[in-house]
Amino acid sequence: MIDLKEIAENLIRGKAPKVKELTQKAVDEGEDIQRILNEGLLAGMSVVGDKFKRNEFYVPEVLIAARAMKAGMEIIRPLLTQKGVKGMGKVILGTVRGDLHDIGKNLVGMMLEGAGFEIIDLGIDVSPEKFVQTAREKDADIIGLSALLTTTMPGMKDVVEAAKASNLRAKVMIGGAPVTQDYADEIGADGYAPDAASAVDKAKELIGATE
Ligand code: B1M
Repeated sequence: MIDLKEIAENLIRGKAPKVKELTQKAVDEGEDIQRILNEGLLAGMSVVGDKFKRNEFYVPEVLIAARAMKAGMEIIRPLLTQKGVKGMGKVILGTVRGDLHDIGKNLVGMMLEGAGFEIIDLGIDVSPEKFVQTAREKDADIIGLSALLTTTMPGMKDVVEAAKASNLRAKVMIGGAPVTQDYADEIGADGYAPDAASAVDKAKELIGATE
């Protein structure tokens, strides 16, 4: 069995092909997907975040680490998404205006897809108008918003207000490292989830599909 720390270490060093190879190897060896994600890929990204905070890493290093993370996620994506039962509901997902972070959002999207939700991913730097327009066109059940910067969090409030003003039936769920339940309450969002696994539970709760 490969040591999952090796995946984390290569991710920190930004070695995308190696991360891809090791992730594939772990999958082939029958390692638990959740452990590969948590102890390999996310563990590595968390070290990158700490180094960034301490100014030991700068944006270029973080970007190449993010690319390595994506290479690993490509391998586990089909495995995370295949176990789902289809037909849970439709989610419009995106990172709010001014914010370019998408790793967490993509993970949330994969987990929701795996739980049977249909995901319409609008990507990064998405305006409130785009969220609302797409939710109306697609008759979405949920609008899922991600923000990683304290400066872009107010964009979530703009979406909540735009959705309310348009009388959309979609519920708004929010998340991202600086986001909290208190903030969700403050801006009138319908739900908050601290991580991708809880996002699945919260989405089910919002559409009334909890067992
Ligand atoms: Co950025 N960055 N970054 N960055 N970056 C942070 C967020 C930061 C905390 C780093 C730090 O200082 N320690 C800091 C924000 C400080 C703040 O506002 N409080 C920061 C900064 C300052 C910046 C720039 C301003 C840096 C600069 O240019 N000087 C700049 C801003 C660019 C912009 O967006 N306009 C910037 C740029 C970048 C990169 C482009 C280099 C890169 C992003 C690459 C990419 O995403 N494609 C990047 C990265 C990678 C990070 C860190 C290191 C890692 C983020 C990440 O991917 N985490 C980050 C430090 C950190 O968070 N430790 C940092 C892994 C991911 C799986 O977790 O996204 O939290 P996360 O998602 C989780 C949960 O939050 C939750 O579930 C996910 C899975 O469990 N979740 C949801 C997320 N969305 C959800 C939605 C939901 C529910 C749950 O419902 C819909």
